[in-house]
Amino acid sequence: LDARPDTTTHRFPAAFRWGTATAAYQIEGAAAEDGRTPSIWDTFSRTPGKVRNGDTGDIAADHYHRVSEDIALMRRLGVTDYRFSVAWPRVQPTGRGPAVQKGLDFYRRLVDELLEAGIRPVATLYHWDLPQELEDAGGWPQRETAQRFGEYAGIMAGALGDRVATWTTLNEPWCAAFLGYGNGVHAPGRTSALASLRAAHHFNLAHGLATRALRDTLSAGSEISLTLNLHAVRPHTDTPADLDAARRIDAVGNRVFLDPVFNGSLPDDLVRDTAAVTDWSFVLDGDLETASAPIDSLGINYYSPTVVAAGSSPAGPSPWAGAEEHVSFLPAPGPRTAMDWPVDADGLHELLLRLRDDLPGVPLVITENGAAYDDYADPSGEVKDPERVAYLHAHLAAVHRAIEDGADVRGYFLWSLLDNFEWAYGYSKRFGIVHVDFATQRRTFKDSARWYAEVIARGGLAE
Ligand code: GBH
Repeated sequence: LDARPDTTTHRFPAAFRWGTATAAYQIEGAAAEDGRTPSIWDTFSRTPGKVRNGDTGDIAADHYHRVSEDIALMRRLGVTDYRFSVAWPRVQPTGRGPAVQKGLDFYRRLVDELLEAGIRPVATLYHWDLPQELEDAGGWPQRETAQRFGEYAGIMAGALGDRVATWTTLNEPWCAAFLGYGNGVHAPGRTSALASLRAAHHFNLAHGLATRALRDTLSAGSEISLTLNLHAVRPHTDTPADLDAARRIDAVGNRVFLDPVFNGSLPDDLVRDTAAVTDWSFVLDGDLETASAPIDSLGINYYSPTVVAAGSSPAGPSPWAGAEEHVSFLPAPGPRTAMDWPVDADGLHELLLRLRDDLPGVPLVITENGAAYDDYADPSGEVKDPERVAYLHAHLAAVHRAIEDGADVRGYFLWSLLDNFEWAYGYSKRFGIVHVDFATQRRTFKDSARWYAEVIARGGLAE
């Protein structure tokens, strides 16, 4: 028996899920193996000037060939859940028609090995890697893409069904729609306010069609979810002009998805704000009803808050359709991560309380939280990342406080298990709690990994 005093300062509920998260294009590599065809991220990363250092996901963390090794890492961490994504172009290379057996086999093996390890599989169907052929046919601004996504969801439900504990339809449709089609910083790199709004709507529709396809196949035991990167928006002051700026960002950053999915409606103010761009006639009868099919939980990815004031955004393509002329973004005070994102755990607490109030009865899961920092390799071979530990500690304490305040938060997924391909930043930014030496693919626990294993083992935080 352990006679040491219990030093736990923040104990989480016994059923709380402790996980780590990754995404297919960021870790798998094997870009041309077993029938996989290019996604929009393959095309984008091969386009000069789009990704730092010309990095691509061709090899990434070579996870495709290292599933067992990576699951062994998770066993050492003691996670209860693992959130990964399925690469659509591995399963359905043209985005249409029958599935490729080898693609399905890869995910079947991943899921089976997770279950054997006692880890609950949490699968995301779309983490930004649209089959290029569907982009060539118009991509997310085209309604057909939503229909194709619903069919793909049906294929995955048929193949893996109830062995996946939670099915998440989409990861961060805001990024995919507004960074992908609005300011062009993400694939496919298009820069049109209209395209970004059409894409946002078709993501809502796709989510609803996928939810329907999943429900048709799954038993009552499996959960269906959606992950949003909700913006924790703060007005600089409470003048009417700054409050209006915050309202606009909330509309085109948050409610553009929350209202269709949880209320079956479009935000009136968003429709007004964007009147110069579109009359929204691409929203057809029944779409919002489809989008609002009941789901079992909401996933939230949180990294930092957004401070806004009245003003205008810098010239050039913007991800904020209808708000560019009215809003300026201010640097939040305080320390920053290697991404230059402010560290502010209160933003997470605020966001969770807002959802407690706005979405009563909807279980919440933190599906991503974490930070990029430069690692310090110690002569002993250990990887030191004290800032990451401090970041994670502060954010888990904020989650704990939100639970005490009545937010129904069921779990926390740390982004990320491994250092990986950080989108437009390539391999220049490291979010992993496990260090990856990309030259040798050697994995090494950082201090943060050891710290997280301890948190999971004690079921909470100690000072
Ligand atoms: C997530 O994106 C992704 O899901 C994950 O794949 C990625 O590796 C991880 O986070 C780290 O980046 O655009 O002006 O609102 C998070 C992307 C970053 C988007 C912060 C919003 C705020 C600046 N988010 N960003 S703004």
